Amino acid sequence: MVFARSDPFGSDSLQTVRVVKLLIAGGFGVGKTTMVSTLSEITPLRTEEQLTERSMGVDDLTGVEGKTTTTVALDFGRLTIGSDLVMYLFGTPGQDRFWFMWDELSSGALGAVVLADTRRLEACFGPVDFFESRGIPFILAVNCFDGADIYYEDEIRNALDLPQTVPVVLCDIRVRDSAKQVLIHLLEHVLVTKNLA
Ligand SMILES: Nc1nc2c(ncn2[C@@H]2O[C@H](COP(=O)(O)OP(=O)(O)OP(=O)(O)O)[C@@H](O)[C@H]2O)c(=O)[nH]1
Ligand SMILES: [Mg+2]
Repeated sequence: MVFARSDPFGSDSLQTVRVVKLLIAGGFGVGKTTMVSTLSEITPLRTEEQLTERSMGVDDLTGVEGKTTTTVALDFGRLTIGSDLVMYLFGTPGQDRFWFMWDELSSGALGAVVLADTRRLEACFGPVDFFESRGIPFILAVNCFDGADIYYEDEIRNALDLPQTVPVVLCDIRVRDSAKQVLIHLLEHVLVTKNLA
């Protein structure tokens, strides 16, 4: 998406602003909402609801036992890079029963981050299949939770049967610079995938 806006410094020339839509996706409780919040320069839109007792035994809370809410529709945040690139960040819901929204959410997306928690790596299979089957470029970002075992990139790639072309990065999405690096890796990957690099 490209918008033109007036030069704020008074010149009559129009400035071109590129707006790109990126998805922060992944399984239940991997840190998607946290990542959008960490990155967003505006107060992020969240659609959180309380986890009910009915969720117990359905959603795997391993490692995030203190989690009390879950995203039921989407997260939205905005990040401006330089004067001419604005990223709209859409976080997906993680629970299986909300996956029907992913198609709509991914419409027009330039690329996606699949967030992973190594304690529940199997939660990545669905998201990886989703983006592979739709031809949407994605990277795998391992959110290194405190106390979780650390694995080498190749171990994670093998466990998920990811092709070499899909970047795997380690991050702590609570830290802004780390979360930003993830987006930079994604943008680089999109450029390479679309032969624009
Ligand atoms: N220790 C630690 N806790 C984290 C990290 N990221 C998120 N959390 C916590 O883990 C829980 C899950 O974070 P969320 O951001 O809600 O995860 P989500 O992927 O949006 O979850 P759903 O929308 O329910 O799928 C929350 O309690 C966070 O405070 C992290 O990197 N390290
Ligand atoms: Mg969430």
